[in-house]
Amino acid sequence: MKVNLAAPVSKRRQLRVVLIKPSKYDDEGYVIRHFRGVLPSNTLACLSSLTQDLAKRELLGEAVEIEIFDDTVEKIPIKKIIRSNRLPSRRTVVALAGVQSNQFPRAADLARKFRAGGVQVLIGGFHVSGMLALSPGITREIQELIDIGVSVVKGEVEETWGEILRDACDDRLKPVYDFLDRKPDIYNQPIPTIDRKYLHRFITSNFGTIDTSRGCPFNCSFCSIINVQGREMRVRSPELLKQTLRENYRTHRIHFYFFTDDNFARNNRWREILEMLVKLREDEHIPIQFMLQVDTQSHKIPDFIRLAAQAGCTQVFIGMESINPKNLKAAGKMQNHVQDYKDLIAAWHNAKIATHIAYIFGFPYDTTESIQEDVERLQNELGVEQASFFMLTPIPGSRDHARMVQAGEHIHPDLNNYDSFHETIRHPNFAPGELAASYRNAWKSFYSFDYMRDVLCRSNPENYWNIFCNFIWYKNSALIEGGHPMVHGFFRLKDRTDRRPGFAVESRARHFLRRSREVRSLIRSWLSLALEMEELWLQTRKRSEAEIRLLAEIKRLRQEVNRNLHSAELQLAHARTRIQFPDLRVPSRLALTFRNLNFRMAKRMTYTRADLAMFWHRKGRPTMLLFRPDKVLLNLLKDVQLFVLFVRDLART
Ligand code: B12
Ligand code: SF4
Repeated sequence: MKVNLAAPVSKRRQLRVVLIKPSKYDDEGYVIRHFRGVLPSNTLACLSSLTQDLAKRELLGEAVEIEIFDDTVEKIPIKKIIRSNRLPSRRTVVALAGVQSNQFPRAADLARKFRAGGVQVLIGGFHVSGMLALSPGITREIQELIDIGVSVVKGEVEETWGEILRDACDDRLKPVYDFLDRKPDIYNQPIPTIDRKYLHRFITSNFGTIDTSRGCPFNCSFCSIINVQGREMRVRSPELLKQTLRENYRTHRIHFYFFTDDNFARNNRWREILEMLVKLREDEHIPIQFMLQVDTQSHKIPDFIRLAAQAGCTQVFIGMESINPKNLKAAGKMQNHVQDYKDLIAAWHNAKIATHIAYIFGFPYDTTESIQEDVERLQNELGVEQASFFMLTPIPGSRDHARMVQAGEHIHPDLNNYDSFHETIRHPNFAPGELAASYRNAWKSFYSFDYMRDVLCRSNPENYWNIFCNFIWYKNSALIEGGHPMVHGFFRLKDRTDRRPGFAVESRARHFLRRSREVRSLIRSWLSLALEMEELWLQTRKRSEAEIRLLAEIKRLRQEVNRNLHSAELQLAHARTRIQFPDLRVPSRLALTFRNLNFRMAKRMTYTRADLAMFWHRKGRPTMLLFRPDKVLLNLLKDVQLFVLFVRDLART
């Protein structure tokens, strides 16, 4: 069926399209929302560009208003949206966008509230599309929404969004729109672009997301992408991409991208896109940098890595999933060959691109011991800079899910837990809770201080701060917040009144007590993370030429001291060093330690704050502090000075 976009819409009404990306609930029923997020939603960007394009071409009547809300970083003004629908001259339609399975319960609760207020509601994304793709009929949780008048959209809507919105304008939305077999050609479709105001809700506002292609030719059993977006690749026009990237840079200074394609290496226009990026960098001086998702055979594509590096790729996210060939076979991941992994990682490293691997625990041959061994092998044999760990989850729309449902195997009944950091299956090698415990240990051991230090010491200096900031983000999400970096941002917010049905809304006083406790513990954890990261910086930061020479000089002098040099001679050497390195901006603490000829201290202060940590540990008892107020003050000053230097360096990134 071809849609006639030129058909007139109801002239009487203004259309207000409210695009909402739902979040999910935590284990206590609070919405997971952060003061600042990390990754803006590409689905919101995509649907917002499509709507703007229709509005620009006046295919939705004269006045179309578009609003976007992201539940993960802001409160949804439900009442205000409902009120806006009350004007007879206006039609409001709420589109719950990109709803994943773990977000479905939250999306359904939002839908119920909007429907109770008389607003038309649409829901789309991977849960409904995946679930309906492989289930024999409409499943219960989706039928419940249809029963209250929510319209379900299955599949991609690049060619059909106008048709749906016109139905909304005319109050004749259908219960189900099924576009799964009509995969749109995205070549000339508007490129996702995001609202500047929305970007300010994220840690960095010069960050963009674009899917330059859709689909994947492979056939992994745990994956739902192939059953929704298909195994044939569809790509966006390199020329349109170029115009958008240029425009984004000129108007909003956006120059860092996450190309969200599941597998950019199989985008059959990769060469044109990368060459276009090289031109933007070299001819137009737009300093684009980006990260990509690729497969484990990507290093075998001639020219691919070289061009990616030239085009500004700083990090690749690789679907490694397991280093046990038996697990890979069980998951149908036949394209992954463990014997190639070393070459794969080395090839990206040689191009100075950091590697970040996706790794799944819970495959049939995993055990508590094997998980620990895998982490060690990732560190010692492969030396990947970063790893994202997931627990195997039967995602609706995947073959695994369909098979388990058909076989009547146990899968967790609460979709809210399908976020890859909750156990959703029973595994014969793990008692309940054991898989989750091994998963948490894997995060802890991979992001250990020693490993992070090794990574930063050997990283490409241009990537140093990217990796460093990612470490902060990952440690905060996985180890402090107890969630997943791909779900968590910075500083958790909890709306007292917006709690999952089934959880009681607490009194103000009780909630205040809970939050005070939580914030106190958060501040403590952040302080300890900040000190850990400061130490990491001290031990790994890239030093200037002058500083390196000075340190060599210190080392040489220390050897001289050991040979009993006279202090006058040492002072002379010190003076010589200062004359030799006039541009040296290393902290005055070095000069101070020099003056005191305390070389041991000098070395430590440059590389570590271990002395300070030891001092505070020893002087932790209040009575001791009273005896040495001068030392306490001096060390406090030193600590503050170091911390300021650290934060200043970090803020420059
Ligand atoms: C990039 C990506 C991420 C990025 C998100 C970046 C961003 N914020 O955009 C990161 C790495 C953070 C991420 C994290 C996670 N992800 Co993810 N992610 C993807 C990926 C690869 C691409 C998303 C994308 O840009 N798609 C392009 C957009 C335009 O497509 P779309 O969302 O489907 O929207 C189209 C249609 O569905 C439709 N549509 C969508 N919504 C609506 C609504 C209405 C009303 C209408 C009419 C139409 C409509 O219109 C759009 C245009 O055609 C997808 C797979 C994929 N190919 O989509 C997985 C995917 C969405 N992720 C998935 C999962 C499981 C997760 C995590 C839970 C995993 C984890 N623990 O890390 C987290 C959850 C984080 C979160 N809060 O969202 C699953 C979801 C499966 C499911 N059924 O739940 C997917 C499908 C991958 C898979 N394994 O199968 N993800
Ligand atoms: S390679 Fe990735 S995107 Fe492709 S089928 Fe496997 S898991 Fe899905």
